[in-house]
Amino acid sequence: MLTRTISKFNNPFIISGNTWRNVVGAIAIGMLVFSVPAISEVKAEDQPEHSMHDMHDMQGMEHMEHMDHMDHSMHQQQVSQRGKYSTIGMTYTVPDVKLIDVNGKSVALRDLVNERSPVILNFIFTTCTTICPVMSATFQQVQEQLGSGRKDARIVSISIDPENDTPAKLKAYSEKFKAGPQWTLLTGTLENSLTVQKAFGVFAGEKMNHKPVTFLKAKGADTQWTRIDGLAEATQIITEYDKLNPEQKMH
Ligand SMILES: [Cu+2]
Repeated sequence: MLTRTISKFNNPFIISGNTWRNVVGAIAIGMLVFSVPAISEVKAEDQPEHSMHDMHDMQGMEHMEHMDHMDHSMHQQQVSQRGKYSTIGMTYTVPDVKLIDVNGKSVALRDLVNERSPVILNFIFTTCTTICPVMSATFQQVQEQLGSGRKDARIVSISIDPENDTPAKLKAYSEKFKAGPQWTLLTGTLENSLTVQKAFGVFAGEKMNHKPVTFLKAKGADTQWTRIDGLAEATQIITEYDKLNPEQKMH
């Protein structure tokens, strides 16, 4: 079984900087819960653009959704699924709410996430010790990989635990992940956070049940989004971003 696992990861097509992490993770979970060979199927190139949700790839995640309580070990397994993701085109209307940035300034979400900007958005909370640190480290890498050709991209992270995530705590968190001018972290009232979570279909009832999801919007688009389910790596997010914003890549 070990040999088989490693041979899969030796495929140059799927090799990445996280190969060892993936290998260790795959060994750790013993391929019992998730199907490691499915990893090759979720490479962006293999998917029709704006494909229908590929349920096959998401077996593990779907399984989790039916559990009332996702314990720590399950969450850890989710983290070991880095690089495995699926995409789906969705229609979301950004709610007309005001959130608060790390400096305590009020931000109208619709002004930040508007038609003029390509957007990369997720939901996090600062005290999460499982998937959020992974997602935020990924966003840090995305931020670095945007480069000069994708200068108008906006990265947005919205707290799903606004009662605890004060602007000061969110600021410390943003500094930890070296958030630059392109990356806005937002908190606010619980009501407004819930409104946004529900608008993007990620409200999980309880913060510990949250899933790793990233949302992408093209420049010029309003309600049309690409939803990425799973712990996509930075290069994969950039690949999906470039599909939505092909002109930028050329510049
Ligand atoms: Cu989290």
